[in-house]
Amino acid sequence: MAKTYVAVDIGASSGRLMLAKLADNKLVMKEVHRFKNGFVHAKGHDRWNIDKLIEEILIGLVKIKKAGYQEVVLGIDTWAVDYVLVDKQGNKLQDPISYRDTRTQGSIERLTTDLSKEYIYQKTGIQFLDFNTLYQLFEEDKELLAKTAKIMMIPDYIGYALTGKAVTEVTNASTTQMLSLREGLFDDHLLEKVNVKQEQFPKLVEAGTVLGEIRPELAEKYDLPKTEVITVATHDTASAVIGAPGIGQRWAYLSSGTWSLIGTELNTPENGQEAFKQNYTNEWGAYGTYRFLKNIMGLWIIQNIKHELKDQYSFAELAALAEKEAPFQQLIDVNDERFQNPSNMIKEIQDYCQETQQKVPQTPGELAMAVYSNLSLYYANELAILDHILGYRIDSLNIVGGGSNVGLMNQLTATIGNVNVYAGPSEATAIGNIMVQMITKGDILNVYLARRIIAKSFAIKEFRPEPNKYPQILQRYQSFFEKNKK
Ligand code: LRH
Repeated sequence: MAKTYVAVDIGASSGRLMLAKLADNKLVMKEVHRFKNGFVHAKGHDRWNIDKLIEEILIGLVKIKKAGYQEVVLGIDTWAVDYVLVDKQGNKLQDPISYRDTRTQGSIERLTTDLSKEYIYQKTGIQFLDFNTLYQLFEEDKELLAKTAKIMMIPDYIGYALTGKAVTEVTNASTTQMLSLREGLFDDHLLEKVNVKQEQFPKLVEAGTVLGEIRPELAEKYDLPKTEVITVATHDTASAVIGAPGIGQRWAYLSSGTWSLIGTELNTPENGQEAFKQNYTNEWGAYGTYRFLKNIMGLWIIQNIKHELKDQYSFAELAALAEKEAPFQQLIDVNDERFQNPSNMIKEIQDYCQETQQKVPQTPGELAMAVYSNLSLYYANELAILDHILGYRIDSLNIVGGGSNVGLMNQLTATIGNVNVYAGPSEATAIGNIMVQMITKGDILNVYLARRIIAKSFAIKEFRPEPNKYPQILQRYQSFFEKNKK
């Protein structure tokens, strides 16, 4: 009988449990449980409620058992860079602090006063984001660090809480900006810089490793199905890239969720001068690959606007309102730090337009169009940068994640970027999570075949460039960028 698989996929704004099976060589998925996530300000910092996330996973598993599934395989992926400090007894020392907390503002500069950025990039190949684990640990409470027996990345901690087994999975560990590309281990020099020792991290494992069964006490207390946990590509972006159908000869991906991650899959890291200058990252992927990509602020901006509009409009409604407006009424650097965690996103966007002497978007439709059209511009511009760094032309863009449902953005990106866009599946992260489980259990041979199955199993929409629709828009954007660069 075909095995039943469960993907636990938790992003910054929501989490879900998806059931999956192979039937006639197609992947069939069903959502069984969905819950909200978000950080709350407590004890001086923005923190995740990690116990609640674990509780939600157990609730989801109870639903699965009630639906008649006695035995499942399960994998967990979440957002990157954040961690839990665990003491000798195996208890967490505090609720984990969110990467959007302000404690790391200016940390890159502080840490690199006597250690150059070039040196760190050459060692790790990881982009400079002020919330990387390296800088978070640099700012960490020293007393707490001294009491810390193990530092566990969020999905590793959840796996530990469920099974009692602790590992550090590499796709996520690479986002710490502390893994040495050459050695394949945490770099001693960087660890020393943040007062951490190799032994404080559980042993490194590749994606696709069996972790173990759920702890018997938990299984009994909640009456759970028999559950075997697999350590998948635990970084959600790593799972999303596995879950991209890979259509096109030289294809790039855009994982479009709270963040937009745009890039391509490489077999060897690209950490030369140009990649450094453009702040591209080489996050480790499953099966020896690298995610050569850049972080773009993404739907976070829209999520905040929606929230500030008191959730009067759904995402689909906001996109429909945006379609009634003309694109590119204003040029916005959506990756400006000011949009990372402002107290009011609508005001921040409006202030930005005012300060740069541009039309100020007012209505929900104008605001949404301003964001969508500028995200598309940013994507198109990054594709040109990617071509430049790689020395070949990307011919297609596979857009996955929730943002792949926004047809307006898909079409604008195809046209301005002059690439064929393939949009979908929107649940690529959960799909990639499942695929690594299926490969580990021997149901699918490899990622190549997994992607063929994905392309067959889900409706993927194609968007072709419309020639000469927005003449010179990319050039205008590039010179605006030059002018407004800090
Ligand atoms: C997306 C993501 C991204 C990281 C950020 C912290 O959810 O994992 O890849 O850079 O969150």
